[in-house]
Amino acid sequence: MNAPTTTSASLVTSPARGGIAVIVLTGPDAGRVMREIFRPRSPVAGEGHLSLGRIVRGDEVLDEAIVSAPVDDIVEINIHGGPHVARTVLSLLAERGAQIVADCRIDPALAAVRKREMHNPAVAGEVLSALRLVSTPLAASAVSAQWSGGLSALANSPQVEAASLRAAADSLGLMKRLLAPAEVVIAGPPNVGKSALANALLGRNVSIVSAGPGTTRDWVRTLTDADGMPFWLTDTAGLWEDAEGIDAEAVRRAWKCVESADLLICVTARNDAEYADLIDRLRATPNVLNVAGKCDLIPPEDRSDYIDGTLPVSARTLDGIEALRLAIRRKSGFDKFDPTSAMAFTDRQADLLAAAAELLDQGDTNGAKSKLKNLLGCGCPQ
Ligand SMILES: Nc1nc2c(ncn2[C@@H]2O[C@H](COP(=O)(O)OP(=O)(O)OP(=O)(O)O)[C@@H](O)[C@H]2O)c(=O)[nH]1
Ligand SMILES: [Mg+2]
Repeated sequence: MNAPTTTSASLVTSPARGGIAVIVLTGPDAGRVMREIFRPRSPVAGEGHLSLGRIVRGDEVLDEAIVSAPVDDIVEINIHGGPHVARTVLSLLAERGAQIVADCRIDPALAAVRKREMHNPAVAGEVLSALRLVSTPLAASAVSAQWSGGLSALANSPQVEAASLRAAADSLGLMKRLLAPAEVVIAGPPNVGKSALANALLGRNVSIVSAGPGTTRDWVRTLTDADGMPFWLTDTAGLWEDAEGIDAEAVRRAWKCVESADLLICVTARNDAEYADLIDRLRATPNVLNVAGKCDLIPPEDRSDYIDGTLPVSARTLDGIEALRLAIRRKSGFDKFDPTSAMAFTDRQADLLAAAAELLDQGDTNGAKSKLKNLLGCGCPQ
């Protein structure tokens, strides 16, 4: 692998709030950039020496930091972990000539580290970048499995088939869903138990629940998961015609959530004939789960008028909540998800897998192998 010709800076910790943030600066100018922005309290002794000091922009002090002196053109900058601090220090590094590397790309900073010690270096860099975005153990294990097993094992296998390569490329959508969770929206007429249902799914009281209609006004969005599949759950205001003033605004915002949903949970209750048109409109959305709320109040023999596939749920007794979680997973394509199978999780990987499959179809085994080597980052320019 060639030495990098540009100097790059990359935030290698989570972009969310944290105790500390770590920025890796790498490339031929790393030492020069470090000297321009860092004032150590005592002289820097030599390679890899850790110094406490200040990050400065001219006379302005931005943060206290622990900085490692360059080793192989790599500098590690440990600063405080508020997103504003991290952003400000990254912009200072950009002013000094470093190229800022965004999430989910091959990370030159990591590439510089990995050239010494990592196998399957291109996938390794992508695994490390993607791990910053995971929010559940399932997502973490599915991503990490690709480093040595999964995708890397497939690309390394001596006898690879086009169908397996295509299957791995086709998994890109699911893997992206693990890193950027789907938007699941609960909607329906007022007072049908939407907020109580949201709380039951979340396992805690996030939304206000009360006996009268019109309780929820602003939508409430929370990150949760169904058996490890992460998703954003949004509870919305009850939908009804002829709303006025602040109610009309609440209804407008609820429809906006419905329109941007990846999956809609349409909640209805007994006696909602007056909302029939509205419910038809919700049920006509492309990806919808029909749920009949408050089923503890409805005897099973009275449930025959439910339309096919309607799930009866009760936020009070929790009947049907597990089945609803399962249905959310199934509708999102995760019912048979196996985190150890070979799955692409970046566009680069999926493109190379598709190209290798195409070459295999044309009988060009060597061409396909070269694409797969490139995918792994073994001895190929990236
Ligand atoms: N028996 C029973 N009552 C429920 C259930 N879910 C909600 N309720 C009651 O129904 C009333 C309305 O519940 P909410 O969850 O606030 O209803 P909502 O659809 O969010 O109402 P809006 O936000 O006003 O549209 C409350 O008194 C809840 O306690 C349920 O599963 N069973
Ligand atoms: Mg509500």
